[in-house]
Amino acid sequence: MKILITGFEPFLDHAENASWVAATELSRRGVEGVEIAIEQLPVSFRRVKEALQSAVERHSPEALIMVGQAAASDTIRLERIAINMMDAKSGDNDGYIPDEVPIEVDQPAALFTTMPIKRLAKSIEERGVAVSISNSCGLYVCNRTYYEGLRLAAERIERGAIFVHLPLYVGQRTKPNQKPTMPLDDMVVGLQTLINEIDD
Ligand code: PCA
Repeated sequence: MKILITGFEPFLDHAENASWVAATELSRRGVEGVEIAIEQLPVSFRRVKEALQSAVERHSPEALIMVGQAAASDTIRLERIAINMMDAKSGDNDGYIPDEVPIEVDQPAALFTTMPIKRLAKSIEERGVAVSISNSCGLYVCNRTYYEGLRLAAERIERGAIFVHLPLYVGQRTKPNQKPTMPLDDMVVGLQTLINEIDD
């Protein structure tokens, strides 16, 4: 199986993004029988659609896993749904702050992953890694990315797409009020387990 994993560049005042650190480590370790491509996406409401589209065109993956960082979380969050709206309190990396702007006019209000999210969560849990299913991907760039990923998946990605939010990893440089909660190794094991389960 050929799979595309995307992570994000740093954003706001984070010096690095756990999603990209985990994606590169995952690609270094690999998963047996699976060809893994990784691509970094911009934290930009306006540029991420094209970046994701061209990554999918370049790799023609059979499955797509988009990974992002959710600093307040303490579990690996498997996202169920992308909402057709952009809204933010702080700007993206271009300084854009959308105020309840639709992602795609006249398109569905929400898109759902077609992957078996409960089975995927269970398999990660069985490996002893903290995981949860989330019904909100937020309204920031990750949600915007997920909306496009699910649209692309319906069109041309055989085994579908899913968005995964990771907490900060232990050792990550952060602001004093933020708490890294998960060893990087757990994140990589979680992603490897997810890939094996999708490949099943
Ligand atoms: N997290 C942000 C965007 C990039 C990232 O890693 C989000 O949750 O929307």
